[in-house]
Amino acid sequence: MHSKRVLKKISTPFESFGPQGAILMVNMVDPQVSTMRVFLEAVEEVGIPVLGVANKTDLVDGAGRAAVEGELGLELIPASMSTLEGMEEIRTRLAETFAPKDRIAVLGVFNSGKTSLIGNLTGLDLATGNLPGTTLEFTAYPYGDYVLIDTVGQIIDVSKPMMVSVDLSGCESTGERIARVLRQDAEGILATLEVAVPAIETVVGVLRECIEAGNKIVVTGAGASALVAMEMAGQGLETGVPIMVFTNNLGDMQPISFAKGTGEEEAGLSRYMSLAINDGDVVIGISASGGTGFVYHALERARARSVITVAITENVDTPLGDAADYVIKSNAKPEGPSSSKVQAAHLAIGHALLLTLADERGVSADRSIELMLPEVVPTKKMGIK
Ligand SMILES: Nc1nc2c(ncn2[C@@H]2O[C@H](COP(=O)(O)OP(=O)(O)OP(=O)(O)O)[C@@H](O)[C@H]2O)c(=O)[nH]1
Ligand SMILES: [Mg+2]
Repeated sequence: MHSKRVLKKISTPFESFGPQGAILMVNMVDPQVSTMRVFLEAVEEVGIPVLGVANKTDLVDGAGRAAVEGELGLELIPASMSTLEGMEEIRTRLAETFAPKDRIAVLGVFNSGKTSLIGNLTGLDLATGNLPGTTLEFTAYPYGDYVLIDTVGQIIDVSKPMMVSVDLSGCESTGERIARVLRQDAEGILATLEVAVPAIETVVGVLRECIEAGNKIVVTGAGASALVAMEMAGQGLETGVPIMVFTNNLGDMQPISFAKGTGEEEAGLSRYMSLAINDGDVVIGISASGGTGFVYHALERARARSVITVAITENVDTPLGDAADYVIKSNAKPEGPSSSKVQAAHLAIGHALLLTLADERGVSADRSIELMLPEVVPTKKMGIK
């Protein structure tokens, strides 16, 4: 499990595959413009021609394309790898843009449809899927006179290893590095502020109704998102919100792990969580990638009942986004293979949700101090078990 997770996060500079051209796949369901810009900068640095594709047009109306084109400074061919719209134009423009024998890297974030495009062009039956990271290694496929290179959906910077979330190149002192990390975390939160307020506002209303009806909130996440979930539950309890948290952290302290171990792919964890969830509750799933197994599975199980589901994620076109009635999208990318800006943004979203809720429910200073103070019950004094 862990080795797979690490593998998913390793990206190879695409320069090492000697590309002479690039196709940039933009997922119009979630264009992630700031990340696409990093791909474009990397391509420009190598100085190779690039062809832009606006994919998944079957799922969105076309109005957003011009805005994305403007932001990227790149024309995008409207296309759908499902309905095959735009395939003819892609074939034609590909032949016009690239020279025969060129090696063309197909770039884009995960789930943008890179492998689907290569499958459509070559007629090969390739593995695709909406779990982030279906393609885990660079693979070359012949297509007529060209070679298409399928890539992993991570930022690939041609000049830097970028093995941490924040690019620290160019920093000359420890102080500069520290300042850059702090600034980038703050920028991730500010960029989230620009897009997420309406969704957070809606969810505050949903949570308030849920609590006023006598129901509760259940929050879940894995790894770093588990810490965000814990913090949300902590803030909730300090402000009188009925809230529970389930994570795979400290998994060996949860009964399910005694028998089966814990991992992101552990459906036993989502089943166990379901026992604590009643109709009318709200389940909040947190996952930066949107692809954490037990987290999206818990929401899928909840949604099959009368339970309201909320996702906090950077990536909405994912199993977690699909399983949620309400999605709060952070906007903290671009990041390197590791993530920290997204987690900082998710923490801020959690605070925004719970503190707004507390204020609007009129939690007084006295009441919150009461909730924070330890409550002691008398316990036995004799030393006999
Ligand atoms: N509706 C719709 N679904 C699409 C389209 N293109 C791809 N998909 C689906 O989106 C998911 C992701 O497609 P992939 O081709 O695996 O995407 P990828 O960019 O290779 O993803 P990774 O390998 O994870 O980086 C799959 O479930 C595809 O079937 C499209 O145009 N419309
Ligand atoms: Mg792929």
